[in-house]
Amino acid sequence: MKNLILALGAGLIIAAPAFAQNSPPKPTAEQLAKTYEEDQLSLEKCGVPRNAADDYRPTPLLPDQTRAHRVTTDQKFHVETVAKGLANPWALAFLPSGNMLVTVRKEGLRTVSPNGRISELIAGTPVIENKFALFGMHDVLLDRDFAINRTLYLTYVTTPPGGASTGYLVRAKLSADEKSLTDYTILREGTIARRILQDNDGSLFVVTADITTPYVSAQSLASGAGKVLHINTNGTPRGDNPFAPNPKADPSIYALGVRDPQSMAFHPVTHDLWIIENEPRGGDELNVIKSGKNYGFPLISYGRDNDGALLNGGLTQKAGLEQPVYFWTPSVAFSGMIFYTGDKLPKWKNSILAGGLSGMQLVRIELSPEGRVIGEEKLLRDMCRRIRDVRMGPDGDLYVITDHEDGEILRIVPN
Ligand SMILES: [Ca+2]
Repeated sequence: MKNLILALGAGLIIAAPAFAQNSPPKPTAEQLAKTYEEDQLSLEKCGVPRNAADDYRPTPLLPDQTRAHRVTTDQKFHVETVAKGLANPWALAFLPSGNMLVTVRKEGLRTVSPNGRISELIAGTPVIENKFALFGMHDVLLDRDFAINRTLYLTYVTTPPGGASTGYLVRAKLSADEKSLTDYTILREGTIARRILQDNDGSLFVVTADITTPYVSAQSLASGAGKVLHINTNGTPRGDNPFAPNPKADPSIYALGVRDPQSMAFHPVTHDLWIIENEPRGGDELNVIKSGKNYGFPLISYGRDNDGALLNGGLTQKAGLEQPVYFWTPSVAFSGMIFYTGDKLPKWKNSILAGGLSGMQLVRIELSPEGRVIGEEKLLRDMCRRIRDVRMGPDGDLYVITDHEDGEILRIVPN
């Protein structure tokens, strides 16, 4: 079967479908080079079929929107295993004690010591029951004043007894001995919340998913799904949210029209809010999120639905809908991103580092000062690991966690 897919991939290099566009500039040959072949090599090496085996490549509106130059830096590094034996860890946070706090998808919260000792489940962790392997315990974020208030935020999906699969955003406090959660408060209930980010003023941005066909939520202002939300730390909407005056809108909505964002970070210079979101089958997007803007899913997309069908006839642009800064076909299936701002890996400073699940890679994205993608570096491909989260430690080292039954915390350190 693998050989068949490879053969099909090699033989079926078809022209991109012509979409209703006003003669967009075509990407250069150099921009198109290598990507697909590299992905085929990845398939051959790691043995996991990607989710688009036919080289579907809709034409970008802008020439620098996809298939950027492959770059390599001479940043020498090696990978250390900090911990292993975590069953599908999802997110990582660094505690003032030096321990790490880790969410484990089907279990809840654990701590991991710097030398890799994994704790028992933290008492008071919500019970995670799920019909869908895609969901479980998701993100953990320490409040900016955690050292004083011991407050953290969690996102997760569980199925209460007799109920349906439900997403939660909660606030809780971690005891001083790091063994239990107290003061447990539900801030939002219902939508599938993924990542959480805290702004300088203390407010929270939360990205939520709309992954159920026919994707009726992402464009609905009445729904909190498929959105970027902006709320206070007590769960109330920010007063200046763009749709707050609309009585039919969820007042927490900051931006709409996203599908399954699992990555979110502030740009270190401009402080713009950047996310990466996963489309169903190809077309994963890097977006800069602005208040009140509509990011288009599922009205426009550079990907297709999971069954291969075109989304909205394959439309990729429309007036009033935002274009992604950049997109990937086939999908890398991103989860977790940072702008690396440390000094340990200076050649990567201010790059985006984003983890790929089905792509089994760490992608380094170089940006121009204007915020355009000028190069992509593919890292950790030889490991064939699904990279779930990417974080910078207090020491400036780079950490990733891998999404496997024997999931690991890995540290990427300079040689
Ligand atoms: Ca979009």
